[in-house]
Order: sequence, then C-alpha cells, then structure tokens
Amino acid sequence: MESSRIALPIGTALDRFIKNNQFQFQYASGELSQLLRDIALASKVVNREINKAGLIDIMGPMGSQNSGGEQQQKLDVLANIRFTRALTKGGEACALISEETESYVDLNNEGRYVIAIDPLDGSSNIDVNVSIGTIFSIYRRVSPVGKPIQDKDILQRGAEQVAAGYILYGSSTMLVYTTGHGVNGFTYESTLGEYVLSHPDMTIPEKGRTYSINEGSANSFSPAVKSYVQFCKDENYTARYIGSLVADFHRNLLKGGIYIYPATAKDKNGKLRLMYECNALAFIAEQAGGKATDGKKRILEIKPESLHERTPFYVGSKAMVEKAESF
Ligand code: P6P
Repeated sequence: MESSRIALPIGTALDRFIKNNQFQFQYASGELSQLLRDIALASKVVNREINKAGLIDIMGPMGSQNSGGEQQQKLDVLANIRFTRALTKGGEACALISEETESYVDLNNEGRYVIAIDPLDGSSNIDVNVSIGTIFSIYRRVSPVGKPIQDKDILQRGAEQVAAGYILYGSSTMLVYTTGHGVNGFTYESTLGEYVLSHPDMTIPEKGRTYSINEGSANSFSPAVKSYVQFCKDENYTARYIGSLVADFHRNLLKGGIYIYPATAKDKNGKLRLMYECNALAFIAEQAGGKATDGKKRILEIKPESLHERTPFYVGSKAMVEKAESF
C-alpha cells in the first residue's frame, strides 16, 4: 500500500506525526490533532483503570444493560464516561454515537465532527485479563454547524469516514488509525505518557493461514460458512479466536488472517455493530490492503438504517475474504 506519508522515524510522538502529515487530512490538521488527542487522552485514563482493575473494585457487571441489552461491565461505563467527557471538552465533536447509549449524544459543541465509538469492546474479557479494545470512527457533520444535528449527520455510510482507529489494551497498549492514507500504529510509552510511532505503514499480508470464528455456533452457520471453515481445516490453517474483536483483528492485521462473525441462529444479522465496530475496522483493513464485507457487500457501502444495527462481518487478508465469499 503506497502511502503519501512523510517518512518519520520510529519513536515519533503522535502529535508530531499528525502535524507532519497534515497534508494528508483534507480538513484542518488542528481539528484532527485535537480529536485524536481527546481520544488518546481518554484511552490513557482507561488504560490506567484497566491495568489496576484487579486491585480496586471496578471489575465485574454493573447490573445495568447497554443499548443492545448486553450486561454492562463497570469499566464499560467508566470508559464511556471518559471518552464522552474528553470529546466534549475537546470541542471538535458535535455528536457521539456509542454502544453504551441508546440514542446519539449531542455534545452541544460547534464541532464539525461526529464520532461513533465502542468505548470498551470485548468487555466480557475484562475479568479474565484478556486484551480488550476501543474502536472509533470519525465523520464530518453534513448539516451546517450550529444548527440542530440531523439523521444525515449520524447515519452515514462507512465510506464517509474521515478517520478511524482502535486502541488495543494488551501486553502493550497501542493506538492504530488511518485518515485514508495508509495505517500507522503507535505504542503507548507510559513513562512519557505518549503514544509513539512503532508500526509505520501497516499492511496486511495478502494471504494468511489464520481463521478467527466462534465454532461453538457452527451448527447454525450457513452451508457456505460451514464449507469455508471446512476449507480452512483442509488447508491446515490455524484457528485463533480469543473473543475480543480488536485483539483478533490486530493479530490478523499483522500476521495475515480472516475474522468472521457470520449470521447465526442467535444473531440473524451477526452480532457485531456496523456503526461503531465494523465500519472503523473495515476502513483500516482496506487502507492496509485487506478487505471487509458482510459476506457479499463491501461494509463501507452499507447505508445504516439505525444506530445499533448489526451486520455479518468478514474482514482480513484480501485473498482470504475473497475465498470465503466464493463459497
Ligand atoms: P462470541 C465481544 O463481546 C465481541 O463484541 C467481540 O469483541 C468478539 O469478537 C465477539 O463479540 C465474541 O462474541 O459470540 O463469539 O462470544
């Protein structure tokens, strides 16, 4: 993937990287810098809380449910508060779509951007110390600044994203993002409190030998999905599925592979959410030379009808996604 990025050395701080690549972002780089700074700030606070979750009582279920009726974990709620507060204070975002809130949140800013976010994906893994992640999409608002926010600002196709990324709270904490000019990864250096460039120009291998799918649901897979999974076994691929989308996606991005969450008996449209899980990762996958579809259609072309709609998700190495689609 040829990128027009100015070659910056490993270790470059995130802020400097954005400023040196401002020509890549079609809008004012200061706005993007502020947005990514807001997101990075909140992620540093969430990272600290995750790292000490075992020590103070912020683990385990809240006893409440999120928009999808899923059990909210305390850290989910904390993360949602942190990202909402940081983006409100930053002033660049006028609205926020979040897994944790039923309708979008009007941030009462004159900001030009709309953010869709899953503040803490994979939260069921919090208590068992498995990597979890934040996923975010950045859109430009369509209606005039200062006027009431409209559906057309909120229900935008993934192809309209101006930036997208994820934070992976793993053995190290990483921020990976794209503005449509390639994908770059930054590792959090906690002694500096900075994200520094560690993975410039990330590209996903054209082919891979890893497939990620929850085979516990295999009985309700479509014949096509069953055939593709059998193909992976016949090819002696490696099965890797840790039940945390960002962690599975990130490994496949680096090593090559495919992640599939298909329609199942329990989830007729798959379990993953278009607006704040699939669109961002689809944008990153494509920018890294990979592919992302719902089994037939390019994820980024899907016109959302509602905030929390789900979609089947096939994402990863281009040749693998195309092979899966051929079944
Ligand atoms: P299942 C976590 O809840 C999540 O949204 C993704 O992070 C993960 O890949 C998937 O759901 C796991 O779902 O049904 O396989 O347990």
